[in-house]
Amino acid sequence: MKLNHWFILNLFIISTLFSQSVTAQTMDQMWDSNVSGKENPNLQWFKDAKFGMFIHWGLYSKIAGEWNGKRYYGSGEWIMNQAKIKVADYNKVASTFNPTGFNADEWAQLAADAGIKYMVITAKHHEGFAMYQSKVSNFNIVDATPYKKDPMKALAEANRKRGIQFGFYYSQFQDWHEPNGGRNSWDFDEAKKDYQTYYREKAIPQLKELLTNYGPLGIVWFDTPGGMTKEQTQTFVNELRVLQPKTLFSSRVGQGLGDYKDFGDSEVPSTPIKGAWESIYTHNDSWGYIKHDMNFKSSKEIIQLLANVASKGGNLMLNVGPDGDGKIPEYSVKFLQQTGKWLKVNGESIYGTTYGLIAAQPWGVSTSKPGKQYLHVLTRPKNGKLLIPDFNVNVKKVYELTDKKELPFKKIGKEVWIDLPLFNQDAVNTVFVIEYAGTVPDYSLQTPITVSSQFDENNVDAVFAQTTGNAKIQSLTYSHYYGDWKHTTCITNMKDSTDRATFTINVTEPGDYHVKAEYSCPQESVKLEGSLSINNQEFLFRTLRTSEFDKSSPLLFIKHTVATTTFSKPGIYHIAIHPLQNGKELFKLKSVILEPVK
Ligand code: H79
Repeated sequence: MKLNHWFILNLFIISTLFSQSVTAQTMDQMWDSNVSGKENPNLQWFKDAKFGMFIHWGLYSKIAGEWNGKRYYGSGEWIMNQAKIKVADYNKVASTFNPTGFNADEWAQLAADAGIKYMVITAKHHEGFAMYQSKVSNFNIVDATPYKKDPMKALAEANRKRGIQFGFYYSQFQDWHEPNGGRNSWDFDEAKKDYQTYYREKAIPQLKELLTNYGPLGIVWFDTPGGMTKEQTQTFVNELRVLQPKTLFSSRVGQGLGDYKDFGDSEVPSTPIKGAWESIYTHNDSWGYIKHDMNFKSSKEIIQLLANVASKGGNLMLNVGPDGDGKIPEYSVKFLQQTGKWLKVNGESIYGTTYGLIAAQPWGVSTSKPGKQYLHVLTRPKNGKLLIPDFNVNVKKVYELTDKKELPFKKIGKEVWIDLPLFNQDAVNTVFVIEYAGTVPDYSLQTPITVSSQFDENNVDAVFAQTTGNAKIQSLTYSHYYGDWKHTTCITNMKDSTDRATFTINVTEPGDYHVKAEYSCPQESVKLEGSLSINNQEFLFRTLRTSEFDKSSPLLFIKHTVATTTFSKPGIYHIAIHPLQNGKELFKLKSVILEPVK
């Protein structure tokens, strides 16, 4: 695929398909993830589960990111498409697929050890290969490979034995193996395709097999809908639902007919979302196994991601990509087991929670249960004084989750200040609990962002800006490798001197700070002048280039120090940014960072 093509897809088509533009919203305007209007009564287990395991496993796992001596990067399960492999050649991969290293109990036990509550595995991805015994098409693991067994039978059973909900991913529209399936234009003529025939002859009967032969399923995870009207999708859903009325369908069944909302691949919304929803991430860069993809998230990154997603009210379903032998990569095993150790003692702050009522703070995030706020302290304030702004209720007690030891706290006006004990600076997430009576005001984007010299960095994110003129707050989607999507909320479209973004901060101690603008700036915006003011003091700067000359390059961000300033007393300040000239976007602003000068 040419680079130009990439850009158009990355920034435009995909951003409308897989993400939404955001504007500064208040809580009652926040998007409710309940996509189908009435909530499925079987959602409770899903809402409580918080942590799922996604597994991408298919013939692409055997191909492992290399075809005819050429290595591919990004989404390994897309290699048939990326390398435009003919169906006839792809069939030959099946004849060598023999994952004798597969052990269902090992996988399910890993999930259990990791603290995972549901597992969704690819029964059939876009390549069209059924990883289970299918009578509908012999392009399946029992009939087309030397392995000759159905791994899904054992896996369903191994999960059920451990109380883990089990479900299947099924690519309902894209099927690159079938003449009438979606999106293979290198073997088949798009104009001659009859999607309804494909649905009738393959997708629907295979889904019926899955919903009939593997016991109760927690989820059927659909992906990339296409080729059906709303009415056709409704008929499709009804026809499948009767087989297992309790099974949840992911929102990617299409046409707003799912039971819960999935965000884009690797996307966490920037504010809390009500209702049932899920963020999906993969452990490294690819979903399907690629032997040269070694960018595995550490357990610290997984735990912090899980806390962040839970603080917005959602589930994290984290993907692993077993190889062609049936083994889960060793770093996935190791880092998931470490994650499980943390969850074993801190699980109460994740499972069964809803989004945190305390806006994100420089120390971390929060999650809620009735009468309780769990404070996920990812960064300890150096002096141990933890601020909870806007918490004007009767605080009964504060304690550390693991040892339940009560901590001293003070209520000053609407603020609560907690004296934290000394704890290991390397701790990835230390959880404290506030028990209270009364009603905490709901999460609000209007709460001033805390800025404190007790932290090396204070991030003030784009989503908290007030904008005027053309300036907009938008979620941008892009990828570095093929299909490894990234999502960042930025202030865009600040192109005239009257276009402004303003942030309100609450500085807790006097002191000197560096002020950094974190932004992405393509060639066309290089060397524009901007103004950043803090109350009445103005600082001027000129933009630095972050992107390649070619417009097609994905977004890269720089942290550009644009000012040094002194806050002589604590209190509320306003930071405003605008271009000095008219006509061109100044940059895409991701955040303003205040860094205490040491
Ligand atoms: O299974 C994983 C992906 O393979 C699947 N969803 C996750 C869970 C997925 N299928 N399609 N997409 C995600 C979005 C597809 C985006 C596309 Fe492209 C843009 C297809 C063609 C252009 C990305 C870039 C993939 C190929 C080029």
